Amino acid sequence: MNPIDLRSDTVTQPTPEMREAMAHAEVGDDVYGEDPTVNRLQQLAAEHLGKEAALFVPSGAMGNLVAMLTHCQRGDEAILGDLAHPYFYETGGLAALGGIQPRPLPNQPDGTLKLEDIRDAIREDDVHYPITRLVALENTHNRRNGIPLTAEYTAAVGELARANKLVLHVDGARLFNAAVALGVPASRLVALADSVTFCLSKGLCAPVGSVLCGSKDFIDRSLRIRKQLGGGMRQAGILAAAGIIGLEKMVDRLAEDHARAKRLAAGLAALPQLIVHPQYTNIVRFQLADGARLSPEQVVAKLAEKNIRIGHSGPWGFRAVTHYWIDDASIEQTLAAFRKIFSD
Ligand code: TLP
Repeated sequence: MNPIDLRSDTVTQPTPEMREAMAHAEVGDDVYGEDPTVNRLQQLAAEHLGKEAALFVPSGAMGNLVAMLTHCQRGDEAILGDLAHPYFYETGGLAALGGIQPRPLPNQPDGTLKLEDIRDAIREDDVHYPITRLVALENTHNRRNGIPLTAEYTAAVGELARANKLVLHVDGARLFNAAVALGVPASRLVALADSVTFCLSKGLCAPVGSVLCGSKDFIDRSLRIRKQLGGGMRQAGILAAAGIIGLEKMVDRLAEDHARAKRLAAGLAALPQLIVHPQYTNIVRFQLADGARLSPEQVVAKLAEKNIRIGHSGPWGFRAVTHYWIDDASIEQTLAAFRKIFSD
C-alpha cells in the first residue's frame, strides 16, 4: 500500500502524463541555450508571470539564491521575514555564498512584513552602514500556515521598494496556490516584483525544478550566477517537459488540494487533543493541546504504523500538506487514524 504522505507537496511524484512527456522530450545542451523544451518552459513561465524572461533552475532554494546573488553585491543588506524560507531554511546560503547580510523583520501572523518596519529598516546613505539593496516576500507563506499575500499588499511593498531604489524579490514557491486561492492571475500577484521564483516540483507535481522570472537584463545576469553555482544543466528538457505539464495542466486543480486541506483542518479541529491553526491553501499546521497524553513523536510514530506520514518539527508542531496524490479517501483515512490514536 502506498503511504499517505502529507509531509510536504515536495514529495509529489510525476503524473503518468509527465513521465510520458519526459520520455519523449526533445532535448539539447541547455548551457548553450539549445534545449528546445527548456526554452519553451522558460517562455511559458515568463508569460504566466508577466515578466520578460525566465530561467529554469534545479530547486527553489537555488532560484532564491541566484536572484539574491544577481541583485546584491557582497556586504549589501537584504530585508526579509524572520520566517522567510531563505532565512529560515536555506542553510544561510545568501550569507555564506553571497556575503549578503540578511535583515530579518518580524513576519506578521498574515505572512506580511509591516510597511513601517520595512521603511524603518532601509539604511540611510552613511559610510557606516551596509547598502540596503533588496526586500523579499514569500507567497504563499510556508511558516505562516500557507497564507496567500494579496496583489495589493505586494504592490504596496513594490512601490515602497521602488521609491527607495530597492528591488523586490518574491519567493513564490507556491505562488500558483496563492493565485488559485485568491482567484487572481499569478502575474497580478507579482506585478511590481523585480524577480520571482516559483516551484514546479511542489503542488504542480513535476519531479524537479523551479523557475526564476524577471526582466531580460536580470535573467541574462542570473544565467552567469546559476553557472557559477553549478546549476547549469545539460539535457534538462527531460525535466522541463514535466514542468510544462505542471504549468499548463496542474494549476487549476490546486483548488482540490485546498478543499481537501480544509476538510482535514475541520476534521482535526473537532478533536479536543489538537489545536489547529487557520488554513488557507494546501498547508495545515496544528499542535497538541495542553494535557495531551501523547508526545508529538508518539503521534508521528503511531501514524507511521498506519502508513501515514506528517511533518513534525520541535516547537512548531505538525504540518500536513495536501497535493495531487492525496485524495478524499486519504483525508478520511488520516482523520480516522487520528481519532483512533487519541481514543486508544
Ligand atoms: N520548502 C520545503 C522545506 O524546505 C521546508 C517544504 O517542504 O515546504 N521557498 C519556500 C516557500 C519553500 O517552502 C521551499 C521548500 C523552498 C523555497 C525551496 O524549494 P526547494 O526545496 O525546491 O529548494
